[in-house]
Amino acid sequence: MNELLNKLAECIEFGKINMASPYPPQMKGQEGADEITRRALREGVNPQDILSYGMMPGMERVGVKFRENRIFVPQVLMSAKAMSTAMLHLKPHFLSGAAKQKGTFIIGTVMGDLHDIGKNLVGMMVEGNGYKVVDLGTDVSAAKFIQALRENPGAVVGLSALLTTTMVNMQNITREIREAVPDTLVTIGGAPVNNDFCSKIGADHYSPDPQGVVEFLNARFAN
Ligand code: B12
Repeated sequence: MNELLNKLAECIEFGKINMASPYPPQMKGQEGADEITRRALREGVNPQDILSYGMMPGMERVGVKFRENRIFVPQVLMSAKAMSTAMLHLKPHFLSGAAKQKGTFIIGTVMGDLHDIGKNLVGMMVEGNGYKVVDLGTDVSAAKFIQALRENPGAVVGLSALLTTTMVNMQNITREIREAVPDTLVTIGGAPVNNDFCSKIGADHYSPDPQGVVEFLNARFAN
């Protein structure tokens, strides 16, 4: 089993989606995340173990390498694609309760802002690390975040903004969320945002990258 899960972690780390995929060149002709996840399930490996000991270690390595500028957006997108391909096989098991998710993360790009590449990366990384992710998309209003929070009590909210002009919306959305659903944890990110801005608007956490938000969630949902 270990060998299979190590191989899966490698597929996620290097973005090997399936056997037909020519990427990465050094893994050409080999099984990818698709085949290995299916095989693991067929061989009776617990879906939770596939996630915890196969996919998550792979994604953690991706997050660390991305943070250290050892890999870049295209590689991360390939890893994210490999991960979401494997995820498709696990999803029915999560829904049936055979695998336990650690908590819920609601993410969206704030109103007025259509940039979603970074948000999608964060969502995929968080999902790959064992959380249910509710992705509200781009141009999201406070009302939509609040509705999602009511449908997912106890969820942590992630706000993304890429424009200096939409940072103010982040501030308003954080305030409205707090007024409607007090005690909600809000994490923020996006190129123009930083720790000072986070403190200024009273959000709980800022991270420049997906790995930071995964660590924040892991601390929050530790038990
Ligand atoms: C791609 C892009 C676009 C694409 C977006 C496509 C898409 N589907 O997202 C398109 C072409 C549509 C676009 C449009 C515009 N863009 Co644009 N765009 C960019 C560009 C080149 C890259 C952004 C990107 O995807 N980066 C890669 C991702 C991976 O990085 P990221 O988003 O920062 O995310 C990382 C972190 O910030 C963090 N993160 C992100 N979200 C979150 C959330 C949480 C909770 C956490 C913890 C972390 C986190 O994790 C991510 C991974 O590390 C940037 C320039 C740049 N280098 O940033 C300009 C840029 C953001 N755009 C800019 C502008 C001006 C615009 C337009 C206004 C242009 C125009 N005149 O129409 C429009 C605005 C449209 C709108 N209303 O949103 C400016 C913003 C300037 C400013 N100071 O406000 C930039 C900086 C370019 C520039 N130098 O002028 N854009």
